[in-house]
Amino acid sequence: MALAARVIWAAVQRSVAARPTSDEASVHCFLVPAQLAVVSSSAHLAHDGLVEVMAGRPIPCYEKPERISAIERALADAGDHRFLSAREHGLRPITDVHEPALVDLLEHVWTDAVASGATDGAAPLIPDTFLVGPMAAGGYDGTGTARPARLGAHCLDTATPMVAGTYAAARAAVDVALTTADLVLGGESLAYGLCRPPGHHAARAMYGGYCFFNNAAIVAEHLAAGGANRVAILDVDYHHGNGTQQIFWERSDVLYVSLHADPARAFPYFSGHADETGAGPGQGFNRNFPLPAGTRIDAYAATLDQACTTIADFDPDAPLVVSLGFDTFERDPIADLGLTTGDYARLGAMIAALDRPTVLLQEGGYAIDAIGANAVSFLSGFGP
Ligand code: SP5
Ligand code: ZN
Repeated sequence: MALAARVIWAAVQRSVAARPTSDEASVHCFLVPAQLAVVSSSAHLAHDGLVEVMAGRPIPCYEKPERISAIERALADAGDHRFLSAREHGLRPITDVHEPALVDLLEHVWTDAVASGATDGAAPLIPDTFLVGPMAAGGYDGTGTARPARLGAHCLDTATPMVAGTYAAARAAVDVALTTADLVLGGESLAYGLCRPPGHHAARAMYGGYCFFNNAAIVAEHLAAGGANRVAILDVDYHHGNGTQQIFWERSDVLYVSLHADPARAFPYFSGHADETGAGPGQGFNRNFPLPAGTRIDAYAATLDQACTTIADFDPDAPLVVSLGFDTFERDPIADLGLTTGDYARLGAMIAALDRPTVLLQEGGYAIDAIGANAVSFLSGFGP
């Protein structure tokens, strides 16, 4: 990064340290790429009123509309960006990645649940019975089970509620991701899709972890279908992207590289270990970098450097896809890593140094009072 930018960051970090972090307080100091294309959809606003079950208690969901509004506000304050609406891409790119059983279920479950009285229309749908393993190896698949009970055949956790607006929001998040990718394919060196709901925990036939459709995987598949032979996905969300890993597990044309909290202590608990490297033709094209609690910037950057080297060696022939989470932030309410607002500029600069056209797709990040500043800081790493 340029010396001038370093000086600015140092000043920002001092100012951030000197007063409580808030979007208003800090974003003006970062230099963000001019005329950056930022894609969003208002459909996510109706994926609201969400409750999750955590540690035996129903609590307001951390994954809420204010996350995206805060990023939009901070970006608007920080520079002259082009805010673009998502274009509709239809169902085909989704069914190229997800099984029809999942898509059909998510499309119809709310209407069915209201009709059958399974919900009063106020409470979200969260399954209470799960088809685990599948039900201790009985060979069941859930196809004979009516909605909404069938949710339990396709759901990972008790933290991913569905409401009336959920399906449209999930469809729109995919459209946001694909529109962002189209901009980069059309010549932009960088574009940012404000996807909500996020995507990286969604697998072929499974939703969960606040995710319904895997936005990043759908973009990667779209790039591969468009003729690319080597597509790389870099996932810097705090959590392991179990869905993205599963979707490309046996693929050599899509490299998945993830930095995340060690699953020994963090959601999704069962995946994300370093020895999960892919299978069959995909052997060696999945790379996990689990991190200890409290990891701060120097250790994080050393690991990100390895991840970036892996991607450079792979030598993608398509835009780089980044699953961008800000739940690595030191004050994130559901996480335990130690990155600061200023640190995200360094992450951005390291990814920018790969010198590839880049599609940024929003994943997690739950510290609402800092998520905007963190996004602006990250973008400043790509230079003004
Ligand atoms: C996209 C994304 O970031 N999904 C994350 C889903 C996390 N689900 C909740 C995990 C349970 C967290 N327990 C944290 C205890 C904090 N004291
Ligand atoms: Zn996350």
